[in-house]
Amino acid sequence: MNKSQLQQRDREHFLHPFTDFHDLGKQGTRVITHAEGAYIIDIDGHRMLDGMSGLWCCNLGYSRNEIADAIYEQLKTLPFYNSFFQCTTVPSIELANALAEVAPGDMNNVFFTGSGSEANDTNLRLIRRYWDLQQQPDKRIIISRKNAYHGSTIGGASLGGMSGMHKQFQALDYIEHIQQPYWFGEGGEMSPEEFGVYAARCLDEKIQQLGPDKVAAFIAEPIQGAGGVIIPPQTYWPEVKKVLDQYDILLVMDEVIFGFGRTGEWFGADYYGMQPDLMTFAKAVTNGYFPLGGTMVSDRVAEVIKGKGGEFTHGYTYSAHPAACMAGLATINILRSENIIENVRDNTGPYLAKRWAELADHPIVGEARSLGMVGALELVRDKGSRARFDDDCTAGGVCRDMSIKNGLVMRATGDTMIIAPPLIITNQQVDELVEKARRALDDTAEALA
Ligand code: PXG
Repeated sequence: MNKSQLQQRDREHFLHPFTDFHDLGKQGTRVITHAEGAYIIDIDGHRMLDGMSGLWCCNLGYSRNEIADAIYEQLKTLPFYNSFFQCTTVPSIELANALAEVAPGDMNNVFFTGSGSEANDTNLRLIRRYWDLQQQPDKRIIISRKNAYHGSTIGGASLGGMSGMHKQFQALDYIEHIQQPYWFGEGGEMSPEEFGVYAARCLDEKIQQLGPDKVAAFIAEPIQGAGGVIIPPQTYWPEVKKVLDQYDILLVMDEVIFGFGRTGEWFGADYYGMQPDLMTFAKAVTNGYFPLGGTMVSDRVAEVIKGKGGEFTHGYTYSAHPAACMAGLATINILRSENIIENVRDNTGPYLAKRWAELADHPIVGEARSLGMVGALELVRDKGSRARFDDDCTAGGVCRDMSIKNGLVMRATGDTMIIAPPLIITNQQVDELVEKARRALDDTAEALA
C-alpha cells in the first residue's frame, strides 16, 4: 500500500490519542516505518533525529535487540500467566527484585500495571487503603498541581491539572490543584529562587486551608514533562520537603518520564534528594518495547498494607505480564552494564546543557533550559517582556513542523519547544540536534515575520 492509501485507511478507522480527529483527517498522518539508534524514518524515507525518545520512553534508542530477544524468548516459553490467586512467574519476581535494587531508599515493593495511568489509579487505591488501615479514614484529599500530567484514565486525568482535559470529563472531587513551579511563565517579578520557595509554600497554605488531618497525599512529577519540561527552581524541592516533614502526608512522585536515567540519576527523586512513599513508573522501564508500568511502594506504606491483612481488591489482567517483565529486566541490565545513566550525568548531559544554552541567543527564544537529557525553549515575540507571538500559542506548532522538516523531532506544548532525546545520544548527535533546532528556529522566525 502506498502512503496515501495508508493515510486513507488510517483516517477511516483509527481514532488517535489526543488528536483533533477532524483536523487529522484533513492533514493526513505521518507514517513512521523504521527506526534505528536515535533516528526514526518515515514512509517517504525522511530520516529524523528523534528528540523525543518515541514518547519519552525509548531511552536506549531503537536498536536494542537484547530487549526484543528477551521478549520473544519469553513469549515462546510462557507468553502469559497472571499473578492473581497465589500465582507468580519468574520474570515478575526477578523484575520486582531488580526494581527494588535501583529505586531510591526503602522503595522495596512494587505493584505492576500496564501503563502510567493505571499506576496512578493504583496509587489512588493504595493511598486510600493505607489511611483506612491507619484508622484515619478522613485523610482523603490529594493535592496535585496545575498543568501536571498524570495520565488519561479518570483517576490519572483527575490527578493531572490540565484544564483542557478537565473540560471534557467529570473529575474526581477529592483532588485539589496548586501553583506549579513554572518560573518563566508564572514567576512574574520574583527571582527563580524566590518563586521556587513561593510555589512550595503554596503547598503549605493548601494543607493548612484543608486541614492536615484531611490531606492524604501530595503527588508531583519531579520535573513536569508533558506540561512543558518545567524544571523547578533549585529552591523548590528542598522547600517542599520542609513542608511535608511537618505533616503526616504521603509523597507520591510520578517518575513516568524521569525514571530510568533521564536526569542523569536513576530517578528524579534521587536527583532532588527526595524520599517518596509511592513512585509511579512506566515508559522507559521497558525502553518502550512493551507496555509496562507500576508503582514502587516504600517500606513505610508496605508495612501497613502487607501487615494488617485483608485483601487489597485491585489489580489488572496484565499486572506483571511476563514478557513485559523480561523487557524490563533486559532494559535495566543494559542501563547498568553500559553505565548509560552515569554517562548522561558526567558527559552527555553537561554537553547538552552547554550546547542547548547557546540557543538562548536566538531572537525568538526567551529561555533555553535543560537538565540531564531534557530541554525546553520558550518561544517569544519579545524577550524582555516574555510576550508570546499570539494568545493561541501557534508559534510552537510552526516550530514543530519546521523542526520535522529539518530532520529533528522536537515537540511543542503551546509555545514551549521540548526535547527528551535517547540517553544513548552521542555528543556529536547533540551537535546535530542543536544545529537542527537552530535551523528550525530560524525558519520559524521567518515564517512568523
Ligand atoms: N504520568 C506522567 C508523568 C506521564 O508523563 C503518565 C503518567 C501516563 O502514562 P501512560 O503510560 O498511561 O500514558 C504520563 C504519560 C506528551 C505525553 O504529550 C506524555 C505522556 C503521555 C502521552 C503524551 O508529552 N505521559
